[in-house]
Amino acid sequence: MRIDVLTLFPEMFEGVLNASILGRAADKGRVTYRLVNYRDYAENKHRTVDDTPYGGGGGMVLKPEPIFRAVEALPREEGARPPRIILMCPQGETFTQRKAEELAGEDHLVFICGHYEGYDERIRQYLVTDEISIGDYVLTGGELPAMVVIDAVVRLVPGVLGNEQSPVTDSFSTGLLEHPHYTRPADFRGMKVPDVLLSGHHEQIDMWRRKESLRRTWLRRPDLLDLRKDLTAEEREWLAAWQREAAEDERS
Ligand code: 4G1
Repeated sequence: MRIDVLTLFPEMFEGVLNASILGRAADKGRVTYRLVNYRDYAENKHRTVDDTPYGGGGGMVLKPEPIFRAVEALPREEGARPPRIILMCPQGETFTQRKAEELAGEDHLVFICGHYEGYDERIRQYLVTDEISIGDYVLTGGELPAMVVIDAVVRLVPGVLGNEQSPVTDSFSTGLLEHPHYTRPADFRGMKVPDVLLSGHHEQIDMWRRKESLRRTWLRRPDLLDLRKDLTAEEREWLAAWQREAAEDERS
């Protein structure tokens, strides 16, 4: 997979793309990263990339020319499918694991990151194929969001994770949060590991984990349970019991 990033701050990406699994993915030849400073595609000698908004008002707007020219100058791999051109912006579709899986199947991703300000609307309308947001908060730029998306996508590219790690396709594959984890010592300063995990009784351990996973999801992310229509009868029983307990606690 080829990943191109258009940014005014390419140096922000150096550490992230070269370290750990993202760096190893490049070393293994599974992905190729290219960083492009779209200021290099500005048209005047001051290398201007932004301007005041038509109609007045405050703030600055990223001009279309540098971004269109930077995208048009990107090399295309022979025989590759056309790139997904992704605008990182607060108005985009909220990024999810499902979107990461979708993008992991592509040949070529192009990320466009703004900084401080908004984009000329024609970039959205005539250049980009996808608009993505990582969530609702104010940031100084789209660089950190692009790194989040790249991280989530690259680990899903075939051959990037070793086989021993791929079963950690995380709790999202089950649609539930993870159950609590423990490692040695069994008693740390009087804080004890639940007995069932030390019992060696694999059926009971399995049941405990499924139950704790469901309990956590119910307590912390009930929205995830609404998406799961395939709970077993036993799981529904547990949920109903917790709901009854919670209702009782409410009354007393
Ligand atoms: C209005 C957040 C503006 C921000 C409302 C998540 C945020 C890109 C993202 C902003 C950005 C809200 C993102 C805001 C982002 C131009 C450059 C836009 C930075 C910019 C809730 C500033 N996911 N924000 N505006 O943060 O790029 O992808």
